[in-house]
Amino acid sequence: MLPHADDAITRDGKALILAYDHGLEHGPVDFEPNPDTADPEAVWDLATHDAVSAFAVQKGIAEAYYPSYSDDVSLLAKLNGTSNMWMGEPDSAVNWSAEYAADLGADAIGFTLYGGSNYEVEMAEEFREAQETAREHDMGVVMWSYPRGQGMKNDTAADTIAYAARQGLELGADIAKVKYPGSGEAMAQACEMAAPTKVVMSGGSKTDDAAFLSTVESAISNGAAGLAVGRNVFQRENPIEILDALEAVIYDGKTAKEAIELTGDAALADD
Ligand code: FBP
Repeated sequence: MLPHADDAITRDGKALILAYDHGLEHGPVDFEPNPDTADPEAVWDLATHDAVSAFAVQKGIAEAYYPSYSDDVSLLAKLNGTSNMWMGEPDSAVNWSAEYAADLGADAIGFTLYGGSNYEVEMAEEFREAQETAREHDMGVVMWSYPRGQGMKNDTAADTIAYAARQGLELGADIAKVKYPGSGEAMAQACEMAAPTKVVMSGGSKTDDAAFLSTVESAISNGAAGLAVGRNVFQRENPIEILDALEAVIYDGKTAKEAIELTGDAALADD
């Protein structure tokens, strides 16, 4: 990783990456809890929130909307991605090149690596090409480092997540996005293994405010630089309110409880 390569997608060294590639990865089912979010414009509007340091989307959503949002949103071009309509060993199609993303004005590229998959070698070679092109264009590099595949029994075990985070450093990512490994101690180990590559926690499926913010607080207080999140924001009835709370926890060092109080959710603050 290079110093300052991720400046355009971080704020004071911290990151809140809003991910919106779910229409491809999971399909329209992810929009059902909040049907307005099937309209990309609704989520581009969320990405203009001050808390959001980068917006991760696939090519079609970037081509159609980024020209209208380029003044207000940092674009993280998620280069690979695939639907879940097929079965098999984890793999992901490269849908646009880093060169094409640079031409569109992207600030950074994002790339999934399924460590442990039978396709890990091919995916790492595809990542190499994208990473080196990103460097030529001064774009940051974010790796979705997701161990997964036939031989992977527990993809959130502490050692597995530490290894995934380390792959980010070894292969030249500025930021490695990993799943929460279940404890603050395990997150600290992952961050230590990745440094100086930053680690962000993956949001995961939607949970309640208190549980979600407590996990984010644990990740941040154990060395994570932030969060890359989709469903836990856009599936909520009030996405702005959770973005306000995340801003308090990630950038201002507030606890989950303080953030909930600040954002006015008194009922949850009493939990
Ligand atoms: P979530 O916060 O909704 O989990 O989004 C983060 C993300 O990495 C997305 O970029 C991607 O679409 C999704 O998770 C993939 O999740 P999974 O591979 O676990 O189904």
